[in-house]
Amino acid sequence: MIFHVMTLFPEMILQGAGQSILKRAMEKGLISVDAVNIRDYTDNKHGRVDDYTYGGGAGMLMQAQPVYDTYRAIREKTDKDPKVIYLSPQGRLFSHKDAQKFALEDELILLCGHYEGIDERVIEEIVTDEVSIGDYVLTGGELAALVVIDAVSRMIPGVLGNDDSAKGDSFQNGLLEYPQYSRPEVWRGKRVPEILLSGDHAKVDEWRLEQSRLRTMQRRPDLYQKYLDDEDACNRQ
Ligand code: 4H4
Repeated sequence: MIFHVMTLFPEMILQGAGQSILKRAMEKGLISVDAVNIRDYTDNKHGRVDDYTYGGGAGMLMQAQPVYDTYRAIREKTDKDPKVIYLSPQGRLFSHKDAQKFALEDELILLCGHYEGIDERVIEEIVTDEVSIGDYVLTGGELAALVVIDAVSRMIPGVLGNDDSAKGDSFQNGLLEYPQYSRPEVWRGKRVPEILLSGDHAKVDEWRLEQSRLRTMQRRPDLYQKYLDDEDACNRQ
């Protein structure tokens, strides 16, 4: 997977993606991150990439030309036609399923907005997926891009070693993950649930599924209802 990131702050992307598991994945050649500075492509002699908005209003907008020319420069580096994911509060909420879907691509282009966002005309021209990481407004799309890079990378075979497998993750089966425990067996008077010490893997699996169901029901009733609906749909097939 090649992540091409269109950004005003390449270092933020490279430093954020250059740690821990993602750094190892890059060293193994499983992913690479190509951070491209939009400011390098402005035809404005002062290096400006933003301007006031037509119709007035507070805040500045990223102009179309630098964004479009950055996109063209990326396209000249690849023979693919990658999806262009614009990180914006107006996008659809990024989900585990999106991470799984995007992980099937060879390359992705991530567009990071700033200020009040980006001129609508270049969004119409190049963006294939507008995605939000949550209902709040960030100062820049770079943190959102790093969230997408991280969640997508975890879905790429080999990125997580067996010890960190994504198989038991929350959302993997439509439910939140069950509570987990490690040594010692007793910590500040709190014991690990006995079933987890039993060695009976079938019972452990049963307990874990029940805990996932309970936790999802209590914390995310919306997710739990979808889980029930999906189960009904499977049973009807
Ligand atoms: C983009 C701000 C678009 C406002 C931005 C708009 C998020 C988010 C984000 C910097 C940029 C902000 N990106 N999920 N939440 N005019 N990006 O806040 O569309 O409201 O992904 S606008």
